[in-house]
Amino acid sequence: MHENDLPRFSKLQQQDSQVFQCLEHEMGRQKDGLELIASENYTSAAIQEIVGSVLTNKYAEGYPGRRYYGGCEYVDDVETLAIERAKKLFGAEHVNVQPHAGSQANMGVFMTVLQPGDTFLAMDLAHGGHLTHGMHLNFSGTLYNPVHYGVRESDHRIDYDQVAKLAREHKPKMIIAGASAYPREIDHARFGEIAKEVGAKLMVDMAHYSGLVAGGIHNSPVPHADFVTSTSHKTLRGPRSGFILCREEYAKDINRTVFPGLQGGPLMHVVAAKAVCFGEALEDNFKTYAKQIVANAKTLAETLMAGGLKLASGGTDNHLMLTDVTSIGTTGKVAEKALDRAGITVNKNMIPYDPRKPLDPSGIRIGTAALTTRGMGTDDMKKVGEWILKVLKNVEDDKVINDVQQEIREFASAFPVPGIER
Ligand code: DSN
Repeated sequence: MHENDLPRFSKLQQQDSQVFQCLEHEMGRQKDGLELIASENYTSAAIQEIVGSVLTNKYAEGYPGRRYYGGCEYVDDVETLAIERAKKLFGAEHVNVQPHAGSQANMGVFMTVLQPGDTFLAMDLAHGGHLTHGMHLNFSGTLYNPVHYGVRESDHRIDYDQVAKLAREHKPKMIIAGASAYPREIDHARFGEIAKEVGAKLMVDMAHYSGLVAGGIHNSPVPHADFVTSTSHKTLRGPRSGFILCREEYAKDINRTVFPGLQGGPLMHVVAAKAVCFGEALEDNFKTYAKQIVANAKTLAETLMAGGLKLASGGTDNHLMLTDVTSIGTTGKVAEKALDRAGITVNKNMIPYDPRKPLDPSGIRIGTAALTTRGMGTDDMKKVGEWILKVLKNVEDDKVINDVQQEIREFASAFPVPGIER
C-alpha cells in the first residue's frame, strides 16, 4: 500500500491487522495487474467514499416519505436523488433502487410477474445467459418452469426466429432478454414484438451492458420492455448492487415485491453510491467512456484473432468477447490460471456448443470496461492482446509468464486505479 493510502485505513490497521493485510494485498493486486473480467470495473474515489460512510448505520425499511423508522429525512433525500437520476439517465417511468444485487432485482421481477410453476423463456446459461435466467439449481430454475433459447451454431448469434417459435409453442408468461456472455448487440425491439405477439411480459436484464445503454452505444431496452433490471457495478461503473426500471403501471407492485416481499432494510450507503454513479453516468464524459470501452474491445478482439484465437461469433459489438482457447491448444481452466500468474485476470467460460464441462470449459471471457476506466486506449489493447497470446501459447513456461508479469506490472503503473494512490 502506498504511504498516501495509509491515513484512510489507519484505524483498521491498528484494530485488525489481519483484515488490513487482506485489503493491502487486494489493493496491490488491483494496481499491479490487468483486470479483464467482463463484469468488473473500478468505481470512482467518490463512490468508494460514500460506500465507506456512516450511511451504513441507518435502517430505512420502506420508501422515501413512508418509512418504518425515524430519522430517515436525509436518507430519503439520497434515495430520491438516486431514483430521479436513474429515471433521467434511462428515460424510465419508475425506478426501484433498493435491490441489493442483480439477482435480487431479477427475483423482484419474477415475484411480481410469475407464480411458482409458471413458464418463462430465457437464454440458456451455456449460450451466454445468467444463473437467474433459469439455471436448474437457482431459484429461477427450481421455483419456475424455464424454457431456453440459444444462439445459432453457425454464427453464435441469437436466433430471433427460434425465440419467436419457442414463444408461440410454450406461451411463456414472461420472456427474458439480456445475457452475461453474449458479445453482440441485442435487438430489444424484436424481443418486444415477440413478447407482444404471445402476450408475455418482457424483462430485459441489461446488467452487463447498462453502461453502454447509458452512454448511448447500445440500443435501450426501456421503450420495449415491461421491466428492465441491472446491476450497477459492471459497465455502469457504480457500487456492487442492483436496480429495477419499469413502467408506472407496475410501480406499486414492484415496490411491494422488493420491500417487504423480498428484502428488509435497504443498504443506504449503497443506495447513495448508486445516486453518485447515476450522476457520473449523466455527465457528458461518460459517453466518451462508453464509446472507448467498445473501441477497446474491438481492437483487443482483432489482436487476439490475428494471433490465431477463435472468438465466438467472430468478434464483438460490446464490452466483451468469448475466446475459444482450445483453438490454440489449451483449455479455459489452464488459460485462466496461466493468465492469473501473469497478472491478467479473466474467467473461464463455456463457449456456445461447448463440448467441454463448465469447470474446465473451452473458453475464457474477456471484457474491457475496467481497463478503459484506467485510461487505456486502443494502442494499449494491442499490447494487452499480445501479452494474452504470449501467455496462452506458453502456459507451462514459467519464465515467459514471469517476464510478462514484470512487463505488465511496469506498464500498469502508468494507469492509476481510482481510490489507490500510486
Ligand atoms: N456473475 C456475473 C458475471 O460475471 O457476468 C453476472 O452476474
